[in-house]
Amino acid sequence: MDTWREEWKLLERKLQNRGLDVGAIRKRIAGFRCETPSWGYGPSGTRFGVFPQSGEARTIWEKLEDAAECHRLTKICPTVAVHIPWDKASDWGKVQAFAEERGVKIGAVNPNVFQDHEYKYGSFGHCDPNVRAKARAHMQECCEIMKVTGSDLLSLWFADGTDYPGQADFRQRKHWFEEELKATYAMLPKNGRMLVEYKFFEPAFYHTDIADWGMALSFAQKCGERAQVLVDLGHHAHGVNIEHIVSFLIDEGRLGGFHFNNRKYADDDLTCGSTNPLELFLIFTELVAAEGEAATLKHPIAYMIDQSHNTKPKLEAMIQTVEFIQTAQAKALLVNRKKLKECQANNDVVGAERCLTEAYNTDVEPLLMSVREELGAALQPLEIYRLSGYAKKTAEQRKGKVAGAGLGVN
Ligand SMILES: [Mn+2]
Repeated sequence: MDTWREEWKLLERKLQNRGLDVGAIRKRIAGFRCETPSWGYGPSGTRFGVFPQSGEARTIWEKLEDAAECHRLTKICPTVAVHIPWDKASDWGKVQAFAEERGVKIGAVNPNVFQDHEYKYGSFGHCDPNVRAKARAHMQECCEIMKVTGSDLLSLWFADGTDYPGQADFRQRKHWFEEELKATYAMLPKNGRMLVEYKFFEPAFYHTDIADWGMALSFAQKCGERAQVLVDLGHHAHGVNIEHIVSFLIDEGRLGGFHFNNRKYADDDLTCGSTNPLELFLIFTELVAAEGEAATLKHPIAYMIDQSHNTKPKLEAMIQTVEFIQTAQAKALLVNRKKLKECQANNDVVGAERCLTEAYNTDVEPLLMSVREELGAALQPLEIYRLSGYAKKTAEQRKGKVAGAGLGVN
């Protein structure tokens, strides 16, 4: 018998002894899905330079191949976020068909209104109506891509802001933002959701138009039910209690989704769980609690990764991240909710915290392996990937190819 099966048997008994419903926990782990971003498979760098990796995906087609490999091994990453125009294609129907042939689908569509020269002083917050109109037209283009691909998520992040005091009128920019966000909302496909991301600084260093969750929430509330807030783990000041924000937004019915990553200093886009695994676990304890109460969640939460892998090999970094997120979710599911509620009701501060540490300190690997077996995933996705030869094979296939070559479209 494999060692892990024996370990799983022991763990299963241990969890049952803790009074946990193991069947329900397994079901929740098996049902969890996390979207990977096309840009996490492609070239990336710092503002000082981009260092190519051998075999990295350069076209939407190659990115989809890599995303499909991630899903094949993990079975929990069936959708891929795209970034327009980084992933611009002339025929999105063809892109979606290509993805589906490989077992994945197009997920969130991410517009880009920060790269073109016209956006130097902003997009929706720009004082020139022509620039705002250009940004609005781009949103329309992205909503069309949603319709063609069947995507139900428009994921919005704005680099808009100013660098110096007095540079612009905050309230005027807020009004323009409100106007353009409402116009974007009106262009969404039926049942499509609009996720509004916030970030407190960078690239702007004096003020950012949507700087925090409160501003994102306020804009979302003005647009309508299908406008929700997107929480990116790297977009807060140090020490901010993200799990509290998550919980607050869930209760307001406005937590739309996540961009998972990790940071040490600013918006580092490091792999999720690498520098602060406890924070990720504490966020998941709020999420799984809410998801466990049918009446609490008004819509599904979109779990998405937003990272750039500058030093780690792209696909390894992605699979490692997916494993880490899955581990955090599993650990959070092991929190004894009944016991926790009792401790909270009795102001047993140490007892309540122990409910969390007991779960956090449990090695969930045998549980995950058991669920992965059920899902038909690799028992240890990263290990299997490293042994598979996929990286070597793609490095060979993609050698010397330039971006845009291959299947003929971008
Ligand atoms: Mn993000």
